[in-house]
Amino acid sequence: MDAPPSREPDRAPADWPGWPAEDVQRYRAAGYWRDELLGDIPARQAAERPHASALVDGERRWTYAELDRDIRALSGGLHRLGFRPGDRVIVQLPNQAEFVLLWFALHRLGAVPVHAMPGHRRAEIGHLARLTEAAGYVVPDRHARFDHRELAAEIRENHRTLQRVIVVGDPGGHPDFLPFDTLYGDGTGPAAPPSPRAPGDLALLLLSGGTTGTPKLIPRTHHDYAYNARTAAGICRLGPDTVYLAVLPLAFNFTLACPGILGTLMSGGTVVIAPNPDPLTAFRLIEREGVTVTAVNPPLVPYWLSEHRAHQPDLATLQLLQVGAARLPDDLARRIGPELGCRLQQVFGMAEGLLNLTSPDDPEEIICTTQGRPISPADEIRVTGPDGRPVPDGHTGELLTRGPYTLRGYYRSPGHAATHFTDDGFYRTGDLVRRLPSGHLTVVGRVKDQINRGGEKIDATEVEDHLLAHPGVLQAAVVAVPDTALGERSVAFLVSDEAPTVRGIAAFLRERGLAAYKAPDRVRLIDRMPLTAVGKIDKNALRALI
Ligand code: OOB
Repeated sequence: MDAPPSREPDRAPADWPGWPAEDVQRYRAAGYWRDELLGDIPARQAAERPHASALVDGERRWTYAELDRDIRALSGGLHRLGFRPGDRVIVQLPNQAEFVLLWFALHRLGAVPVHAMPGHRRAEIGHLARLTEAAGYVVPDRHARFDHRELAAEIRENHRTLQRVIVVGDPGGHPDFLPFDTLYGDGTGPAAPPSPRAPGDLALLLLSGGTTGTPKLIPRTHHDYAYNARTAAGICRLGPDTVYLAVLPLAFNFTLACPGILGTLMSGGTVVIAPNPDPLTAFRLIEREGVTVTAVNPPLVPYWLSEHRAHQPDLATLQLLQVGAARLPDDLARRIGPELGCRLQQVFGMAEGLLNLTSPDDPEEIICTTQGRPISPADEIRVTGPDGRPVPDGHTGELLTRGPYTLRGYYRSPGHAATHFTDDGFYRTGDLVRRLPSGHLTVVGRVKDQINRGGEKIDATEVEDHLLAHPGVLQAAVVAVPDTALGERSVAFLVSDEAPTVRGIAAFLRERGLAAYKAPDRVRLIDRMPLTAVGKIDKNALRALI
């Protein structure tokens, strides 16, 4: 057995600011925070309903007893490998059961999953490895025609804290990479010692969409994440009969906890994993497994509607279709109920915390034109004008929020406190909203420098910084432009003495290790950047050029 590698703890006071003591007390007294550890969920359900169906991935199926057994075995394997409570482990897996098994096994051990998206590359993963001093990195062998083992080898080479690479599938020509399946041992070995973590400790790290150049990490605790999932599950009325289809990436907060996988498993229901977001794949799974609820983003909705018309699948079991991550156009929203025969639920959430849902009981008009209201009575909402003062209901302003599952600061990032949080702890979402007297919010735009490309968030500054490294680029500005299919696409305005093409720029960014979805969809050359009165690049003027 390997000696546990020595690493920095994850809870040095400077790592992330928690909630003030009086709020902690208030959230516990109100019963929002119930001292539960995420890693205990499968075992609790296994005791209550051992033979009920918990997880389905293709032809592979787990009852709750089997899920708990495999998670225990995996946690033991991770422990034997040298992983210890508090260790950060980067998890970059596509939609497959191993994500769920590993996620709970890490929690059982007390380790902290760091969520990466399958599309992330050297730039993003390297940043995560550096910032978290991750002890491990878990990847698929190949996914979407990309060899993740090559990336893992490069990351390991450059990050000495990263002791272990675990590969789901074939480790290929990397003898020191460990095949995931060997972690089970013979399946009868001891589980990891019970997690010594407290419910208020760091449980997982989510990536923020970002607006400041380098991706920021969001600390979520057992307390707050369990509350998030449990409350959302209540509003969606999940129970043992729920069959949840996970269509969007499993590592996405929406899919995992809003109420998603976590909410379903906490309710004793069944999670079915869709390997890809293709509507026909989803329809087949809905018919075969009797799916009752699923979640998609707005760009998928037109495909669902047209494929539904073309193929007439039997979606009789489907009760609720959640749509979120980007603005759903009202007209599209109105078609969902009549055409698919299920209820629509709009979901306006953020990895930072705050989650808004429409309720199945809301009037049709509210469901089709608002993005819901906060799930917790303890969510505090402020909508402020440019002067920072609250605006009346019905008027547009920036959404600020504070509450029992919204962060008070980013992980290892004290420098961002002033820009992203008020002195009294409200998180500035960067979203422009209007609030109805009922509390429902309609998203009307944003003030943050971000592109929401069909739900995938692109930090304009991050891409601009990479573009400026191009030898032919003198100035760069990335802006969002409206797009019928994706809602928004990205356009890079460049001042350059060469004539870079979209493909040339994409290749350059790929070379720099940036995820492909961040490459600009269009490139426009201009002679000179328009400037604001204070000398900053005038992005409104750039948008007006299109
Ligand atoms: C979800 O989380 P993130 O962290 O990828 O992105 C958050 C941002 C929000 O601040 C907002 O700008 C945008 O995504 N957004 C929406 C929206 N839902 C999210 N904008 C308009 N309408 C909506 N319905 O995207 C996320 C997290 C949990 C649940 C659902 C989505």
